Amino acid sequence: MVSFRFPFSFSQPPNPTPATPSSATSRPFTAAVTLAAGAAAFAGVAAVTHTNPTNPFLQNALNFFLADRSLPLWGSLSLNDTPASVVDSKTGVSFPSVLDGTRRLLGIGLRRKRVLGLKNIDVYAYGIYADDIDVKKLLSKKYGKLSLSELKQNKEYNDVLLETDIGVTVRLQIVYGKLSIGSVRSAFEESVGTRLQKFGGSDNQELLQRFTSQFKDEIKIPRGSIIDLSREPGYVLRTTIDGNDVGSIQSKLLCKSILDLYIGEEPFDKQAKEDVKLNLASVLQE
Ligand code: DAO
Ligand code: DAO
Repeated sequence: MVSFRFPFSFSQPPNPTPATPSSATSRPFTAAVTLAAGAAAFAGVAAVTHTNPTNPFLQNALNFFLADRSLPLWGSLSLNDTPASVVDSKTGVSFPSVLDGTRRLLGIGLRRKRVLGLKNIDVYAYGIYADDIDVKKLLSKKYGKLSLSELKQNKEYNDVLLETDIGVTVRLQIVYGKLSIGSVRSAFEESVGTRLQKFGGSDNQELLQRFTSQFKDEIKIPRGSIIDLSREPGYVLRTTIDGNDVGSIQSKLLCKSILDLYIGEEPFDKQAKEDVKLNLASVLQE
């Protein structure tokens, strides 16, 4: 198995018997890497293109360590200097490094689902983005001075993206080819329903229904579909499918319940959450 030797990293050495097979431990790591400049323990990704062709040195440097599957700690790069996109080597899905101008990619994960108690299917790959400006404005003062090991032990920091009114987008890219709206709805009632109950108590049927009623029967979500779940300022959850708005709901509880799937206590992909924390710390130390 692979060991990390980053100068600093939240990532633990892979557990040989991961609780969920979805974690990035199954991704093809190849080597232990020590990068003085700092590189994120960003699982199974490689950059494909770069937005700054006028700077061949930077581009080469990026290609050098991105090709091996790492993403730079963003702290060393401005939004303009980040690679244009990042490919998840597990699914082959590509994620833009920046969405909507200021939302920066902080981690990539995989949602798997066990069907009939038998096999796991890969349902979608997802990218987690947070608004750079909000992050700096709302978190730098409090966390910018802390070292990575201090942040690692900081309980509040663990949930900071969940709890703070920062623009966050989770982009889902469907990889499973046979998703029906019915199965989406029932998976959703299970995963999000559990969270609504956890955070809000029992009486949340109405909220859940308000959300699922956005998913009309005629919507098709074939392989390759892109669903963006965005928390906008004021705790508005906005959903788009392939760029088309399907609805917005103002609810702190709903926002938290959705984001909890990805960056909460029991995320679909633990490594993705660790990467988010690490990359966020890097942004905060700019
Ligand atoms: O076809 O029997 C089957 C399995 C379907 C699994 C569906 C999982 C849905 C997960 C939610 C997807 C949200 C876009
Ligand atoms: O993976 O269990 C899960 C929950 C995923 C939440 C995704 C909800 C958005 C689904 C939009 C489908 C549109 C028909």
